[in-house]
Amino acid sequence: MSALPEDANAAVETKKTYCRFCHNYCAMEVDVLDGKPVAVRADTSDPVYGGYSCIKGRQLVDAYDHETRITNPLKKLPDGNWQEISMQQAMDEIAAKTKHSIDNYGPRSVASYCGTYAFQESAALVVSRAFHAGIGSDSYYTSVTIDQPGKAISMSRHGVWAGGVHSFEGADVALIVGNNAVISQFSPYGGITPFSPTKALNDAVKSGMKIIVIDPRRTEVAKKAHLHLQVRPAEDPTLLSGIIRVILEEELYDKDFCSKYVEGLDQLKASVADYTLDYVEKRAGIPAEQVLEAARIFAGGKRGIASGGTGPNMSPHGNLTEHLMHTLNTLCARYNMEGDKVPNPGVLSPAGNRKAEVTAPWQAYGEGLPKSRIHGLTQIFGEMPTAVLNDEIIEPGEGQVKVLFSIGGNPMVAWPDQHKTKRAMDMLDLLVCIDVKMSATAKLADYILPGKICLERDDVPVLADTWYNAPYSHYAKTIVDPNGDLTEEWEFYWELANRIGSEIEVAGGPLPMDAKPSKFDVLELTTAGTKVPLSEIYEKDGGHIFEELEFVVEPGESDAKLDVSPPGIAEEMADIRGLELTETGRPAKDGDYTHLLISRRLKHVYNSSGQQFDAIKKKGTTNPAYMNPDDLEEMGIKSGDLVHITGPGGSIVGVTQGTEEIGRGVCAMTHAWGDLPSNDGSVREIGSPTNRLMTNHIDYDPITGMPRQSSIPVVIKPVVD
Ligand SMILES: Nc1nc2c(c(=O)[nH]1)N[C@H]1C(S)=C(S)[C@@H](COP(=O)(O)OP(=O)(O)OC[C@H]3O[C@@H](n4cnc5c(=O)[nH]c(N)nc54)[C@H](O)[C@@H]3O)O[C@H]1N2
Ligand SMILES: Nc1nc2c(c(=O)[nH]1)N[C@H]1C(S)=C(S)[C@@H](COP(=O)(O)OP(=O)(O)OC[C@H]3O[C@@H](n4cnc5c(=O)[nH]c(N)nc54)[C@H](O)[C@@H]3O)O[C@H]1N2
Ligand code: SF4
Ligand SMILES: [Mo]
Repeated sequence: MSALPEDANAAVETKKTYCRFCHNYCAMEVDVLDGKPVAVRADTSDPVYGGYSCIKGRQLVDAYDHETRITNPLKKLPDGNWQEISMQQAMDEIAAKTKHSIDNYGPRSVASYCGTYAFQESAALVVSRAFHAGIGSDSYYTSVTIDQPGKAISMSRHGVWAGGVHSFEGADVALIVGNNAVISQFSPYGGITPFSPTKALNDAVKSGMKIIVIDPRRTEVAKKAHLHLQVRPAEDPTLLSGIIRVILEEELYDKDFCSKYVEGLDQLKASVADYTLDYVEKRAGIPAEQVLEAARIFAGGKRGIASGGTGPNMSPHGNLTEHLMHTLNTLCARYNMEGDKVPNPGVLSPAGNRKAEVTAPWQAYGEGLPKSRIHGLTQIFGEMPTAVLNDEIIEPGEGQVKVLFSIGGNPMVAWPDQHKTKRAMDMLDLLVCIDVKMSATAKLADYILPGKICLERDDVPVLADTWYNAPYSHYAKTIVDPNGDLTEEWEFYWELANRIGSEIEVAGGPLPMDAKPSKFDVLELTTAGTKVPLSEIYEKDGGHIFEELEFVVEPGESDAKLDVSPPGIAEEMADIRGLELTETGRPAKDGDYTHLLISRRLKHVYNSSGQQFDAIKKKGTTNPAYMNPDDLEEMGIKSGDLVHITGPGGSIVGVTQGTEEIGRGVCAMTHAWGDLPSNDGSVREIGSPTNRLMTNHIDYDPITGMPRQSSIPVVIKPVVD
């Protein structure tokens, strides 16, 4: 507060909100003076977050008027320069071009890609999806299909237990596969409670919980685990099959539950039979006694589940890995049973089935659904696969994408295959980016529309609604004035629909089109069916636990079963087991490589966001290539030296950092750094984009089209000047 004028304190108002720099939504207090934020800190009174914040969230004041912030719409002129125009003019021009594309090439020529920040604006996803339905375009994409699509895919194949899985609190075991919640503050259902993850982890260890981590890296979570299985990258299917084999063979599974609610057990037994201890040791690099210990500890517990993160989902066979985790939970019946209390039924989610019964598998992709023109893929859980959106732009013919709205995303550093993505962006008739800075993708746009940052808009935590361990919610009101001629993501679609004469129909009915609705009104329509009326959440000052919502699992009545061996799984497991291995136990088909490059996250940035702030720059200005010190020594280089990293899709330069956390032959690097291929050469200042290493037409997943975004076979050589 020292930077304020002397009499300013009297005029400063402290307002409650929650941070939306990342998906963790920490409750915050912001000091506001003359409509501008002047200080931000964690809200210590919040009942869930209890005063947690991180370095990223503490940059929100800087974010408001940072020199890199775009505050007026920018239009690219024919000579490549940018012209500032008004939002009204930008929307008029964009709408005319969109209408032209629909009229001339059909609705499918218009695509949306909703990236990370579309998930933080709580009406964006619902409204953008409804806009696409309104114009009849299936070209709807989000970052989920290049993130952990295996989660939804495996649920649809396996079925789900309507009563829900055990939560982390109160569990006595946890099996965590390639998920590092202490850094990412992301954990799927049943994983480490992410809201204050270090505390949750410490409390769990203190309570005697046995945590097993499967990760090629000795992560922050692994360091506190009871057992760390330092798996060879991409070998989770092998290791999990080996663990399941032990559980079945030693009859450690819940036979009562399985006989009542599970099908496919005999086939599963046959599928895992060849994943013997010797085989797993040779291929996944995990000694037999550790496999046995993991199986016995996991099955020996009473509560606690297996869950995973991006690492295994981005490595080959991610859908299978997710399936095997579900299978472990099912075999050990890690589900809430009749009479169990559900800690959080969801506040904003409509009342769903909470019975002690199985919701049968359903179709989420494949035959009968809208088809992609690439690799025979189809829509997956209502979205087209982002991994091949660059091909959909490049490939001529009916359905070719010509207009792209990139909503809070950064395809140039996030989509697999950077070179192809660049070609695709250059071919578009119209590229519109909603962003706050000149990102690698925004540089290629025809229009950049400045988005509002979280303090400038109303939101509710739709995304995290069912992640809390209590029925918690928070209506964040707009607390500062907009710093420019800005748009919200939902508003962009409303303005567009309004101009081209289409409808936006959401759960609560159509959005009014005669006059622009308020954000509150939009949220009431998009979240229609909430368990607590939105107005009640709005009236609370800050976050609140709605105690009255707690309830218990009801008796079940359905005779549906969870399928541990749905179509395709046995074949996939046999294919993997059938691969020829080299002497060192790695699949021979991967050819010669020196390292497998795995993905990891960094605490101080959020994908490609945050790199511009001074406080964050002090933590590092590059995405280091973490390698084992012995690998560096063998190359005759030391930490801080540069290496060429070459993968199937291209080459980047990395700044090495030696660490004992990973074994030899592995390199860990964070994605979404660096810039366009034309701006290489300043790796120490801006990092390097790992998405250039992969190409999306080899070694891709048959359902999602995702190539290897982790465990990428690369050749690493020192840069010799
Ligand atoms: N190799 C490899 N590839 C990966 C991954 C990996 O681990 N390895 N991870 C994948 C995953 S999990 C994901 S989610 C994707 C991420 O994919 P994207 O979402 O496409 O990438 P981000 O870098 O998160 O892009 C966020 C953009 O939003 C902008 N932004 C920041 N703040 C705001 C705001 O307040 N409003 C708006 N409108 N924009 C804002 C940023 O400047 C940035 O340009 O990448 C995927 N790609
Ligand atoms: N601070 C910060 N937080 C973030 C983000 C960020 O950029 N910064 N990104 C956000 C996003 S978009 C997402 S989706 C979530 C992701 O959240 P997480 O999934 O927790 O992401 P990571 O921290 O990268 O953890 C992935 C782990 O997988 C391991 N791994 C890599 N390959 C393999 C493999 O083949 N097998 C196994 N078993 N493990 C493997 C890596 O070593 C790493 O420890 O985080 C979100 N949170
Ligand atoms: S973890 Fe950090 S960036 Fe994420 S919501 Fe909390 S304060 Fe914001
Ligand atoms: Mo993600």
